[in-house]
Amino acid sequence: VELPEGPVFSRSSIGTFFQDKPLLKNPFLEDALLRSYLRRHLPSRDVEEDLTKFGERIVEEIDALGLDCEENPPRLKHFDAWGRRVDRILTCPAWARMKEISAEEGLVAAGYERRYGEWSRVYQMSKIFLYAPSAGLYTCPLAMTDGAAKVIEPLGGASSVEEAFQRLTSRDPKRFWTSGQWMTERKGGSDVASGTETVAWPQDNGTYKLQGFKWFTSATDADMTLTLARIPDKDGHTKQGSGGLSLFYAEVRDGQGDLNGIEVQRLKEKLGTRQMPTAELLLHGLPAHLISVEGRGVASIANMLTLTRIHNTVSAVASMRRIIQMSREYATKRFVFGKFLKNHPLHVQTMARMEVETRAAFLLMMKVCHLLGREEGGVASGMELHLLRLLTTVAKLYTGKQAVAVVSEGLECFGGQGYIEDTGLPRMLRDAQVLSIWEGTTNILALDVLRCISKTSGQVLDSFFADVKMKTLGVAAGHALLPAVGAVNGALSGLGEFMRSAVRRPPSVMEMAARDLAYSLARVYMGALLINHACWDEASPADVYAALRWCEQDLCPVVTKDARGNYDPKTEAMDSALVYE
Ligand code: UCC
Ligand code: FAD
Repeated sequence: VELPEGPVFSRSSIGTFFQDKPLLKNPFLEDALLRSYLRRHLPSRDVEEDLTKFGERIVEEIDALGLDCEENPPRLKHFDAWGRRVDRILTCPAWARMKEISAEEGLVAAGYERRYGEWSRVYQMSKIFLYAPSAGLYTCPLAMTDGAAKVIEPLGGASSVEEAFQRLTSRDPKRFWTSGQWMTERKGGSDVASGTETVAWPQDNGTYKLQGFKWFTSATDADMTLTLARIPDKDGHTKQGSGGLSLFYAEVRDGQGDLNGIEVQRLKEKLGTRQMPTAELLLHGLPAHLISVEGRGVASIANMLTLTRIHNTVSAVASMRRIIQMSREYATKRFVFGKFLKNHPLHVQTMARMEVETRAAFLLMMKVCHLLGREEGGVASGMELHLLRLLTTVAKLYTGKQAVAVVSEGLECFGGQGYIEDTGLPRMLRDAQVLSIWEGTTNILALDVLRCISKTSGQVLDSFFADVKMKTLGVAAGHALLPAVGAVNGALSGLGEFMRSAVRRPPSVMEMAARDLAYSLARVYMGALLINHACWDEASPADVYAALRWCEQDLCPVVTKDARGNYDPKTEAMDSALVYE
């Protein structure tokens, strides 16, 4: 048989069809919920203009820089050409540019200038939310920088770290500093109390020198860091456990730019977050200032954890929002089985389910940011302070898991192309995977939920119940939202009963229930927030629909699982037998 004539599949011709790629459009203008949320709570022309402009900058400039950071990951140069140990972490110009942009845009500063009063954090985090999916992970150093500023701010102008506070919150790219957060050592990143071996040796001038080994230090090109260490007594003995840990401030480099008593052992080879250096550091005399009461290191770094966990939530929700924006754009361009993907009901249902998850997560994220803003503005009630403590943890643990699921589903929306590296899409899944690991794993945070409930003798829970009830009150008889309200109220009373029974149960049983409890708190609260947003005068039918869809699921898995015997005392042995059979 003769080959047909013509250029279509011969030699250099590889066919005539090429799929149009999905385009990134202004992520602010494309985000109906962010815009309606701001219209409702922070209706400022300045904010709208700034976010529109920033959205444009993300499309025009920042997104390409983010890809550059992925393609040019950091390297470690141990020695100079003459054999001297230098330990230089070499990052690409795009990474350096991200630092300048972060200062120019006030991505940390906006949280401390407090231009919008109690809504300042909402404004700041809206910017981070738009920035994160394009930032080449620069949001990681920004999170730690924000956390360090939060810890340092109350120390005041006379402290040895005032200059650092000014730099961390500066809008001047030449002055702007970033911070690290070195908590994890080889023995333990969750169990910091037993894992920390670093010793802080007192010096005659009142400062300290640190000796130890930090096992995970991200964005290690930072200018300063906060870290934990034990101060020895006069015999050189250190106190073990949490009560032996103190918090230190240290500058990473000296005036010449050389590392200050630090050796970089190696850079980690990571599944994701490859844009950013994560190093193992040997500290052999790092000069440091004590910035907490001795033995109060963990409690003092808790403020940093609050901020970094909120940033983690923002990045998680941002990754979900971005993958949906890209998926729905692609669905207008990909033509299969005789129509565009956007006209295939099953495909649209898949995206709608992702959208419901993202809306719920978004409202929880914003709630926590607003609570933080109220706390910092000095206007938060006792109930709101309880909610901030509880929901920071709940939001981080729940959205970290949601992000992996939604981004994974999102990649599938592109078919095979979702798996292809140079589309820029697989990176999103790799980077999402870390969100449930660092800053406290899911289980550790679930145990933190138990901790903060028991520390406040249940007051945190009382605040939670009261707030959920308040949020669902405004739904009038006959309203389309009533099934959702019924589901939330039903879940809430089940949760109440479960918690009342908790006092009769051994602590190990409550530990087994911790993750389901945290998930229940998340789902119930997200339901209440969706209902509340859908009750707003200017809410859209989609807002009502999202609330109804969310509340169709099991809002209170802790009750369902309890009824199925998941936390019976004998279950622990059965689980163990199952896993190790
Ligand atoms: O992973 C890291 C950086 C990654 C890069 C940054 C990414 C940022 C997001 C970017 C997005 C792109 S840094 C490492 C993070 N490490 C952790 O998160 C540690 C996880 N482990 C825990 O959270 C544990 O629960 C510990 C370490 C807090 C447990 O410590 P202890 O010492 O065993 O716990 P205690 O004794 O219960 O707590 C000591 C004190 C208590 O206060 P007092 O003594 O006044 O009763 C606790 O109430 O600390 C208080 N505390 C807290 N306070 C503990 N946790 C908290 C909290 N979350 N909030 C307030
Ligand atoms: P482990 O504590 O050993 O946990 C292992 C597993 O056991 C987890 O699933 C955990 O949930 C579970 N587990 C542990 N205890 C319990 C319990 N009591 N009950 C039930 N389950 C439990 N750290 C820093 O300090 N600074 C950084 O800059 C930093 N950057 C990082 C960057 C990356 C990319 C990664 C991956 C990690 C980074 N970390 C950093 C470390 C991170 O914070 C820790 O890895 C994390 O907190 C978990 O600690 P671990 O690795 O010791 O895990």
